[in-house]
Amino acid sequence: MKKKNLITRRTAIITGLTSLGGLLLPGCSKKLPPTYGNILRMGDALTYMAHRTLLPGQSMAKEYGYGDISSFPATGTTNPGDTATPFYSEAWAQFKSSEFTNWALKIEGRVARPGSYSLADLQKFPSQKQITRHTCEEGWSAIAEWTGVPLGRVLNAAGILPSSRFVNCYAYDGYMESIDMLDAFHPQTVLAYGMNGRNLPVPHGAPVRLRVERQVGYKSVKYLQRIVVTDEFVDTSNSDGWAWYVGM
Ligand SMILES: Nc1nc2c(c(=O)[nH]1)N[C@H]1C(S)=C(S)[C@@H](COP(=O)(O)O)O[C@H]1N2
Ligand SMILES: [Mo]
Repeated sequence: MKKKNLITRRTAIITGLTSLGGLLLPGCSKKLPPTYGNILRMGDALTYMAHRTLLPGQSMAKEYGYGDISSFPATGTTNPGDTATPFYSEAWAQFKSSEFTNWALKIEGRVARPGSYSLADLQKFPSQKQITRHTCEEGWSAIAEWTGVPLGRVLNAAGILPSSRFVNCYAYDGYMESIDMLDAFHPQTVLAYGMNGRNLPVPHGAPVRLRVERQVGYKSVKYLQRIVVTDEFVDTSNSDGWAWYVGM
């Protein structure tokens, strides 16, 4: 009896969500919304979209205390300015030599206001700190404090269009990963420019890396160059058959 009530309630919720989706989807799939091109009205679609992604299932990754901060290995690319590696980036090396003052993160694709965000621009957003555990697919984990701006805030500033489904993140070392809107707008998904109270060190992705706390380590792209919002899935499993979705 209880169980049946539960199922009925859940079915009702699902039906409700489905019909809400039915209202929204015709405007979201192929067609652009009627407000397309009117920048002042992009907020409408955006709010719908943000709410749809924020409401279901946004559970938080565990946060730790200062005493839990551990040593933290650097893996994968650890210096895109090293000419001896296949991942050398002259552009990144130049930004590094000016202490990243002329570095800027491009945000483009399905956004109303494509643009570039310098480190100073990103630091103007209200900042957020979180002490979390990084888990690498190779079997180690480590805890650090990250400082940054929630990716969702920056995407809101750029005005994502309602047909957006994925956020593709490209790095200076040629690395690329994509996440869906649920992870992009997760409150702990941040563009991190600080680690353990200092500027993000080079081995850990300077000047700005992604932190996707609900996914395994390789989703947290270092050395960010460009973010492209898309409505098409590009399979970005970084190498060797690792899964695209690795929620934890
Ligand atoms: N650009 C870039 N991002 C990357 C990688 C990389 O090689 N290049 N490696 C990934 C992997 S597998 C892990 S475990 C973490 C490592 O981050 P860390 O070096 O700060 O420990 O970064 C991820 N992001
Ligand atoms: Mo990793």
